[in-house]
Formats: sequence, C-alpha cells, structure tokens
Amino acid sequence: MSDKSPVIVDLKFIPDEVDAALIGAFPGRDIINLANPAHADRDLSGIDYAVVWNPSLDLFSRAPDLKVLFSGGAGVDHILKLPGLPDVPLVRFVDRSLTTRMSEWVVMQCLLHLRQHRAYEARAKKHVWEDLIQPEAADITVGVMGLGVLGQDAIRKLSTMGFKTVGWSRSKKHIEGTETFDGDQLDAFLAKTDFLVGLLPLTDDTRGIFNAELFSRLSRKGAFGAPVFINGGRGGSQVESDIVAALEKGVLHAASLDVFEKEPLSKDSPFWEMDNVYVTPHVAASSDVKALFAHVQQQIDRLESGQPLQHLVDREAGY
Ligand code: NDP
Ligand code: OXD
Repeated sequence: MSDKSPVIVDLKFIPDEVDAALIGAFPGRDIINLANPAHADRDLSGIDYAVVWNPSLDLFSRAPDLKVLFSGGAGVDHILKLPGLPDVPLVRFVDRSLTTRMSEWVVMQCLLHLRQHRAYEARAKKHVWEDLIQPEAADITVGVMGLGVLGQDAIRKLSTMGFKTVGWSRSKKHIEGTETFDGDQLDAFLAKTDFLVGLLPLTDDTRGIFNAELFSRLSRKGAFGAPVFINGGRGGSQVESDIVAALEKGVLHAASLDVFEKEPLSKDSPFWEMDNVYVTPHVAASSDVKALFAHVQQQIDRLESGQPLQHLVDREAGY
C-alpha cells in the first residue's frame, strides 16, 4: 500500500465528468470519491487532503485529520460557512481554464448587449428586416467590480475587443490602459460605468452591494441611455427585487445574470421572462474537473516538497 495520503473527492459536479477526470489523477494515491456508493462508507480518518464543492455535511467529522482543504471552485463563500470547518489551509481553484471561461462569458454578455442581440432576435422571429443605430465597443465603458484573477483577465479581453474599461477593488490596482479605483472611490468609478460587471467574491462587505442605490449612481451617458448590469460573481451580492424594479423603471437598460440569491433560480422568477435579461444557470466559469485535479496535485507536490501552498484563502477577508 502507498505511504502517500489518499485524497478524498466530495464534489457535487456532473458525476460522469468527475469519473472521467479521476482516470489517471493523483498517481500513487488512493482516491476516495464519496459520490461512488462503493466508497461512501470508507473510513476517512488519517487522510490529509480533500477536494470539495458542496460537500456532505458530515465530511469533517468523518475526516478529522485533514491537513489541507481544496475548493472545487474559485469562490469559497459556501465553504467558509460549513459547520465544523477545520482550521486548516483552504486553497481555492485558480487556473487558466476557469479564468478563460469567465472572460468568454463576460465578453459574450457585453457583446450581446452592445450588438442589441435580443432586439434582432425578436425581429428575426417576426421575419422583420430592420437595422438599429449601432454603437461600437469604444463608445461603451465597462466597469468591473473585483479586480482579482477573473476581473483583471476580463478587463484585458474586453480591452482587446475595443471596450473602454475601468475597475474597482478593495486595494488599488495598476492595469495598463484601465483607470482603476480603490474601495473609497466607488462613486467616481460608478459615474464612469455604462456596463457594470460584477466579479466580486461574496463576503460580509459585498453582500447586497448591487442594489437600487448603487444602480442609481451608474452613468446614464452611455450609448443606450441607461446602464447594463452583468453579474458573474455571486448572487448574494445582488438584491434581485431592486434589479427587477430598476429594469422595469428603466434605471437599468438590461442585465445578464449567471448567479442568483437562491440557486437554482425559482421557476417563477420574473428574470426568465424579461426581454432584456439573459439568464445562465451558474455556468459562467464551471470548473474543468481535470484541470482542478491537476491543480490540486500541483499544490500537494508543492506542500510535500516544502514549498508554500498557493491561492490560499484569507479567512478574515472571506476570499
Ligand atoms: P479574487 O480573490 O482573485 O479577486 C477578488 C477581487 O474582489 C479582488 O480584486 C478584491 O480586492 C475584490 N474585493 C473583494 N472584496 C471587496 C470589497 N469589499 N470591495 C472591493 N473589492 C473587493 O477572486 P477571483 O477573481 O478568482 O473570483 C471572483 C469571484 O468570482 C469568486 O469569489 C466567485 O465568487 C466568482 N466566481 C463565479 C463563477 C461562476 O461560474 N459564476 C466561477 C468562478 C468564480 P483586492 O484585490 O483588493 O483584494
Ligand atoms: C466558482 C464557481 O466559484 O463556479 O468557481 O462559482
């Protein structure tokens, strides 16, 4: 038997995708996939590592010797609230594949709104051939809230598409070609923003931040007269009743939402039916499971060869 610690896998992802990604993962180690009924009752004591996303509530009592916990995603808000969470390093998922997926989603949403895609779809359904006045990307300033791994990459790719960009984060960032604002400069940032992109983690400070009062401070000088709101961060950061009201009153021109206060989004949510809202089911940057296991393996290799772990969560800050 190998003297390397086994790895517990407790991921509420698509089971077939996890099974496929486990082939060849963690060489030389026993893998206990708790989604596999044959593994469900295994003794988890003495195991150092677990990779989790919405894990079983009894995981931490069953695995009392964990040394490192790996998040199956970039956001860790739900993990930090788990009962019995051990006081061990928590590593979040940071990887090119995930970053690329989020930037694809953000750029796509900005382009859908810029190119008035819904309006053309509606016309096409009625066989109406009609062109609309078409602003270009350079006429729009996209403001990104959250300039971490995802926010900075989104800004780079939006800039490549020709959008003007501004950014806001807790601590001041320097991004070439982008005006950046720190935590105290939210007003100045919002006043410049035509399309607002949320890429914030959910913390005590960001809960409910996307609300009526914030929307009223956004620029109304953009090409569409009212701002567009795009959220790929966390649903807990948005006040959905305020978004609906803002869309109905024209305070917001349109929205794209990948995340919701309560997921799955209820079947009777008004968002499904709104012409000017794009809804996606929290898939903007789903984790590529193969890439996730490669990242976990890399971090285990670092730890076991005496190097520091990367992408550690600051529990005090909440992200
Ligand atoms: P990072 O930790 O790299 O970046 C977070 C950014 O948010 C930082 O710039 C940070 O500021 C800023 N921030 C945090 N709190 C505040 C605050 N109170 N005021 C202002 N700025 C703040 O995270 P990622 O970029 O990797 O991911 C961002 C979030 O995206 C994740 O936490 C997750 O919730 C969400 N996500 C959603 C996915 C989806 O499919 N919808 C997929 C993946 C992630 P500073 O730089 O100063 O620390
Ligand atoms: C994540 C997510 O945080 O998929 O990675 O939401």
